[in-house]
Parts: sequence; C-alpha cells; structure tokens
Amino acid sequence: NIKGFAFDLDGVIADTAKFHALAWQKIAEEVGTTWTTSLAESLKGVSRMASLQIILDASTRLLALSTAAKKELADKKNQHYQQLIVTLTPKDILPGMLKFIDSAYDNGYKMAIASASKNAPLILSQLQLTDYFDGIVDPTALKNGKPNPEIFLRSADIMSLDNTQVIGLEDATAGITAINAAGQTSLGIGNATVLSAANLIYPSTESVTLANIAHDMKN
Ligand code: B16
Ligand code: MG
Repeated sequence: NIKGFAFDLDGVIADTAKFHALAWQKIAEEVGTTWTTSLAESLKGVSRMASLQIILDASTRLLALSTAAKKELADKKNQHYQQLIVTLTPKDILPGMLKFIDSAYDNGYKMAIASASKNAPLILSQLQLTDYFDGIVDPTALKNGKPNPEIFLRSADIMSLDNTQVIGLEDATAGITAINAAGQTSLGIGNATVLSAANLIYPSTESVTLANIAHDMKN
C-alpha cells in the first residue's frame, strides 16, 4: 500500500539539466574539454565533484589539478549555475507535475526530495513547492550517491514510511537502480528502453497521475 513519493528533482520536477549544462560548458572550455550532448547526458544525477572529474578526464590536456584547484572550478560552476536558477519560477515546473504534487498532497501522501543537488532547497523555493514536502534529503550527509540506495532510504526515513510504501520517481537509470535497491517501487520518466529496469514507466511527466499509477500498480 503506497503512502508516499520520493522525488528526484532534475528531470522530474524541473529541467535544471539545461542550466547545469550551460554552467559546466564554461568550465569545460576552460580546461580544454570538448562539450558534447553525450558528455552533458553523462553528468545527469552525478554529484558536483564527480561531474567535474568526468569533465577533467575528458580533457585533451594533461591536467594535474590540486584538490584546491578542483574546488575552485566546482565553486565557479556553481556560481554560474546559481545565477541561472534564480530565474526559475513556478512556470518552470515540468508539465503536469504541479497538478500531481498538489493532488498527492490533497490525498494525504507524504513527499520527500531525493536529489543529488545541494541547490535543491533553493530550486524548490523558486518553484514555490517547498511547503508540499515533508523534507529534503541532505546530499552532503550521504556516503554514497546514486545508484547506491542511501538517498532513497533516507527519504523513507524523512516520511516515516517503510520502503515498501514508497514510490521513487526518477529520470535517470542510476536513480532507478537506487530505488530498486532500496526496496521501493520505481517510477521512471523518459525512454522505456533506457529505463527498462523501472517498475512503472511513463514517457513524460504529463502522464504521471495518481489515476495512471493506481491503474498500472494493479497490472
Ligand atoms: P548541485 P538530481 C543532480 O540532480 C543533477 O542531475 C546533476 O547534474 C548535478 O550535478 C547534481 O544534481 C548536483 O547538483 O551541483 O546543484 O549540487 O537529478 O539528483 O535531482
Ligand atoms: Mg534526475
């Protein structure tokens, strides 16, 4: 019996990936890494420092950066990124998601955010969604990122629910793996081939409704 939802943020509630991409692209140019859409894709759901490492590893230059130099690049990216996300408004909530969150709230479901982003509180506030959620998992308090289940296990704690009572919503395969490993029901949003490990798959946020979920859980 489902009693709560654990939401990934980027790609599920808002398309912040486009802003991450713009901000990382500047850093990539600076370190001699060719920016491609597949590089951008590989950074989805990956933590800030791990994303930087992927960009550095793809550089044509032989870089031996100190920890301090890496921290500086990551901070610079985050400054670019924050300048972009302060322009977010409720209009930037992905199609159907405000309706879904609002109806889940009205129907007494608990909700938590399971995002790798340290900027999640700021983004939720920009989108005027903060009050719907029982809490936001603090990614800095985690030992392991997705695909490790830790972040989803913490979200169930925040909602005071058993994992079997939680549906996790994700757009990335690493996130689906994490939800499945947490013993929750995984709901994938995106390409069915890519997200084939998910228990429920919807092509876009628009088809994520309580009615569709109730129907598909029976099958
Ligand atoms: P920050 P999610 C992830 O969000 C993004 O997909 C990923 O591209 C980003 O690097 C990561 O958050 C960390 O974000 O730099 O803001 O801490 O998909 O887990 O909601
Ligand atoms: Mg995501």
